[in-house]
Amino acid sequence: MIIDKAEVIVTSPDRNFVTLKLTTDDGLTGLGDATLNGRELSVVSYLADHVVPLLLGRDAHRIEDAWQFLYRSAYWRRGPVTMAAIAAVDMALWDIKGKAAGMPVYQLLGGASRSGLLAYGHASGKTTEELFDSIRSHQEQGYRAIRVQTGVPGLKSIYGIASNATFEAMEGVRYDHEPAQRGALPNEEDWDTRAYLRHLPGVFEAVRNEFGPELPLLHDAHHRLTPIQAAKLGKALEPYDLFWLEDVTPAENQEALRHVRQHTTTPLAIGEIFNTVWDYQQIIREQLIDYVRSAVTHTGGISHLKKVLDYAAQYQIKSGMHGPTDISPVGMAAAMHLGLSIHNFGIQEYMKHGARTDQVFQQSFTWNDGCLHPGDRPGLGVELDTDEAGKYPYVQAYLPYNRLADGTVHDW
Ligand code: GCO
Ligand code: MG
Repeated sequence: MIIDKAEVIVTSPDRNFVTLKLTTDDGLTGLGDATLNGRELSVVSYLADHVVPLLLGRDAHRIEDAWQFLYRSAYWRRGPVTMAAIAAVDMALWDIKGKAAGMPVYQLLGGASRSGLLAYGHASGKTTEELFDSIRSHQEQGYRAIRVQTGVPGLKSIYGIASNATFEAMEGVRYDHEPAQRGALPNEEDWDTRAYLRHLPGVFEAVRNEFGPELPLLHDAHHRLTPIQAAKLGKALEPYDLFWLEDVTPAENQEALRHVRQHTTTPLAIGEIFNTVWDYQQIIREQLIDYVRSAVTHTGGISHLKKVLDYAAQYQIKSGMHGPTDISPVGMAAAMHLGLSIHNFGIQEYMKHGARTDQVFQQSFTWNDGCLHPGDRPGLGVELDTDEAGKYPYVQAYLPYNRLADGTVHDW
């Protein structure tokens, strides 16, 4: 079980993915997801230039030791690039350990705590009619929980909303499905918080009237509000009983959530851009959130996110792992194994990958009655077809950014 090969594979079937593949001297392989949307090649360099040389010759069984060694020996800690690289190593080692044991990873994490993982999908529309169609189409695909994003009158292009113009410009890749747009420079979008705050409660009222009280509904404010604006929104949405309101404020100011909490009982989810337990220290201890949004891929892997979630469990805070299309099938599988095993699972985000991606990554997970299950193949249950991967070289793509009407750059 000595690591004697470590390859960093970049492929862009429907979007860019970075995968670490480890091979042991006895021929076992493990995969780890290191995809950081819009900044992919920085993690490729971190892995290939600095981590791969440290892995060769190590005992693949020693997962915790590898984690601590990579985290502490670099001296420079945390950050999305470092933590995605460590996450990839951690995932690949769990994959190998599962294969060595002949068991799916969730069994090694304590076994299943439930039969499947309730997952939510992304519905969106520029108008209320388009939004209703999108919700219906998600229900037809089996979703039993739905995130609702809507256009705002007066704003041309905002986070999470598909429009025909962007659909055509992106050669058939839906923008609501994949915000990173291929090209040499990032796209500019526009934003107006007052217009958004005026519009959104009416949309949720219409959705509740149309789809009834049962359907779990979620919404992502995507870091664009100040604490007092966020408090106002949470309060205004209370009658519509959201499952959660996500990323109401820029997440790096943990104290901001205190203001929001003082004013609203709408459940809060945060953390998709967090990397370590330290980013959550205050908001978990002070019970300022209800759901942890971290992805396994961006939070140091299965080993570290499990520690974050075990800490959260002491405060009845649950998981809501990030699962947009920029989490690769390997990262999604890791999330499913972790989610199946922990006690404090809340919900899993699940946007389906495109057909080309599913050909590059052969996967064992199942999707039944609105629930995911990682399957029972030993390890994570994902294999990478390197010939297929080789057909799709890296393509430059950036996430968009926002400007206000007066030209000021704003959180996207
Ligand atoms: C979500 C996220 C994503 C991110 C994307 C950035 O809740 O799924 O906010 O849509 O914007 O992952 O790469
Ligand atoms: Mg989000």
